[in-house]
Amino acid sequence: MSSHAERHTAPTPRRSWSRRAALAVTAAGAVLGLLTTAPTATAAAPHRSAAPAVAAPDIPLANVKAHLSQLQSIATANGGNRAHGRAGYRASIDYIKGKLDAAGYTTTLQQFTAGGATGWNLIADWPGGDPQQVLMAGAHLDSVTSGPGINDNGSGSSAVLETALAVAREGLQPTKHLRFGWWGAEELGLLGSKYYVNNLPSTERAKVAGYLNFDMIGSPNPGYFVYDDDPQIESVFKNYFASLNVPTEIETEGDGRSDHAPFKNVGIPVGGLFTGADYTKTSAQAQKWGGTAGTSFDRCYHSSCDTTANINDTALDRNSDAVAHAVWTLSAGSTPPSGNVYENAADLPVPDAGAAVTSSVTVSGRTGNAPDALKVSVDIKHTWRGDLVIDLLAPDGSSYRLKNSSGNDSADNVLATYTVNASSETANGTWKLRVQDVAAQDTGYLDSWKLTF
Ligand code: DTR
Ligand code: CA
Ligand code: ZN
Ligand code: ZN
Repeated sequence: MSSHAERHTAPTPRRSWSRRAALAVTAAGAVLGLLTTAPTATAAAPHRSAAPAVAAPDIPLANVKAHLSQLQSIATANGGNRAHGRAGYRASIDYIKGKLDAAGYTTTLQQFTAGGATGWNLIADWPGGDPQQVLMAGAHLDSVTSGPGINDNGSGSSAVLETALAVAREGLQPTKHLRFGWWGAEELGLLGSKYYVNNLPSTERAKVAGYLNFDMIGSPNPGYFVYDDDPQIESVFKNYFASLNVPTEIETEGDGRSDHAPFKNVGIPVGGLFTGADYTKTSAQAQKWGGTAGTSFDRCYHSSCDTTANINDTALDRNSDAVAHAVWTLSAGSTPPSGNVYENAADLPVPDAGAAVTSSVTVSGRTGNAPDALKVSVDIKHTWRGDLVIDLLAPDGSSYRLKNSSGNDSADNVLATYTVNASSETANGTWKLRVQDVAAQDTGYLDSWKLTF
């Protein structure tokens, strides 16, 4: 495949982010990649108490549906589809890109050839955030040739677009760097997302803290499925739907079936949402979600009837809001390193009697090893704290037990500072707090934690 990247640099945003990006051209295949380097000069960020994780705004359903109408019009004007290699696909790209450029994003068109036709991935970077921690969210933008692809996958593309526009409207300044992607040629075998991952230098891949995928999230006879991949990402989605009193199920058919697969295959944590395709909704599922048992979640899957009429508004609204919730929550992450305090204030639910969850802070710019009296401050809101086991994980994976479970410690919450002799550990790297609830019933979440060197 030959390729080249076209890049749009937004006018200088009202905030002054000093970031230098170098275009690197490699000889082989004239592949251009956008290498984002660390900020060229930043004043030492004054230490501030961790920015509280702010709540995501509601994503207006009307805005998402307006994007679907535009994609429908594009398909109608271009032979009834938005498929790879057809005019409707490039017109879809141009529509999304125009909205993002106007909103202040730095956009890049990554061109590739597949199946004898030219395709494009659209990448949009929100200026700012820690370039060493990149949170990505994406959706494939292409349809099949047999229809306009409004649920598959105008729904995911439009929800991700509207979330990106909400980030701009709110002027969000997340701790992590935010990057959004719209993939080409998914219907030919995940070819666009595979091309993106395969051409992302390993140094850049290492910075991707997570990838969130949204492929079919407005099915007319919807189910509410959550990908069962990274536990932290999964719990963010499951807890969001729990807050709406909407039950969810684990997405079991998804492995390898959409654009999260190339990211997962290189070890990047992934997650996502799905409302169902050609599988049949069972009676039990109709009981919990409504809709029609015995028929498929989307009877127009890969068909000409996958139009704007093929959308369940409630499902699209709930999932669009879930996209925004996950982007806001997972990008809050650790506050920029400052002085000798490294903090992560993102709320992290701890599954009741479930798997351990981890929260990370990235330590950089230090020299030598960690101290023999490293302070680990923990704030966990949890009834009956005796359920909890807490460990500190050093960058090389070594674990230090901070707290054991206890059958008779019925007090609530853990607000404590532990002292660890970490002098055998290098200071720089990703440190993790691991929390596990080992007993049923009482539940809670990690509110924040920090390391003080
Ligand atoms: N392959 C996707 C639709 C699809 C089918 N099963 C899943 C599971 C999870 C995400 C997506 C899908 C497509 O046709 O685009
Ligand atoms: Ca909403
Ligand atoms: Zn499809
Ligand atoms: Zn799809």
